Amino acid sequence: MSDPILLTSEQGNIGIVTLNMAHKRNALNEDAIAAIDAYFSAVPSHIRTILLTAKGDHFCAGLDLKEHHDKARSGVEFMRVCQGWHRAFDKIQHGGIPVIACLQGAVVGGGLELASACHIRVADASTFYALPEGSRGIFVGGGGSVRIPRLIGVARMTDMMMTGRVYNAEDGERVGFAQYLVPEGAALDKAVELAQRIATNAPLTNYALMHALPRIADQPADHGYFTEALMAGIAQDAPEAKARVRAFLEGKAAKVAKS
Ligand code: 1HE
Repeated sequence: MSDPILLTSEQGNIGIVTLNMAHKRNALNEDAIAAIDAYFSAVPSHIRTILLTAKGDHFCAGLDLKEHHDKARSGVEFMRVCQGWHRAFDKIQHGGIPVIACLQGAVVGGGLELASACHIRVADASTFYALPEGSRGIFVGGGGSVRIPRLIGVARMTDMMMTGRVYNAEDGERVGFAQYLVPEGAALDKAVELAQRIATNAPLTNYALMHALPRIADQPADHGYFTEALMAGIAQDAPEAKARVRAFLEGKAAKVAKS
């Protein structure tokens, strides 16, 4: 029997999903996309955050170029493949559960598109980012043209694809690929710490961060202000939100502390 494409496990209310194809640098074929889609379509209800990790030295080498070559897809066939990636990655971004990607080594092509669909990226010092599609005669197809410019801007993405520029871990954090940079091998521990913190938020606040914030970013300012006010009104109205404010006023909730 062949190894599973994805390994899944749980640590309390944290779900851990691991790409398990280190022999081919976790390159994603159609079955891998289907497995990602299936997991994120039916996340157990007690899971409050998900960590997306990968076996081996590299997070993900993007599209499985061997399958792509062997299948000799027509334009329409590859368009459907891309739409399958869009559906799967959309379930990561809009599934309602915060997803933290733990990055190491190559985060390239479709691997960067996958990481970009997650809400938080923790990179270790071995991480590097590239979009080699240009040199393979392909265009991004996993939602990268929509998500990556929102992280680093259109100009940087254009440069990466035109010139083959590779960002190392430090520069990647500086330009906005990852929100956290940790020593080699430490990404999972950091992600667990963040997941535990995120799980203490009011669920409605996390929901707003995943669903309202990215939509507001796409709206004209006056629509954005309206959506923001609407979301703020609904969030603060929850009994849990009232209780949290009361707890602070009674000196029972943590103050904001300098880091
Ligand atoms: C692969 C793939 C792959 C490795 N598809 N098999 N992505 C790319 O253009 C990236 C291509 N990969 C690389 O540049 C390098 O493999 C890495 C920098 C990621 C890793 O280097 P290294 O030296 O650790 O590994 P390797 O020796 O290059 O590869 C080990 C094996 O993995 C080897 O197979 P083997 O049978 O010779 O052992 C490689 O062929 C295999 N492998 N990457 C298939 N990508 C929805 S559109 C998305 C568009 C894209 O993502 S295009 C960008 C594709």
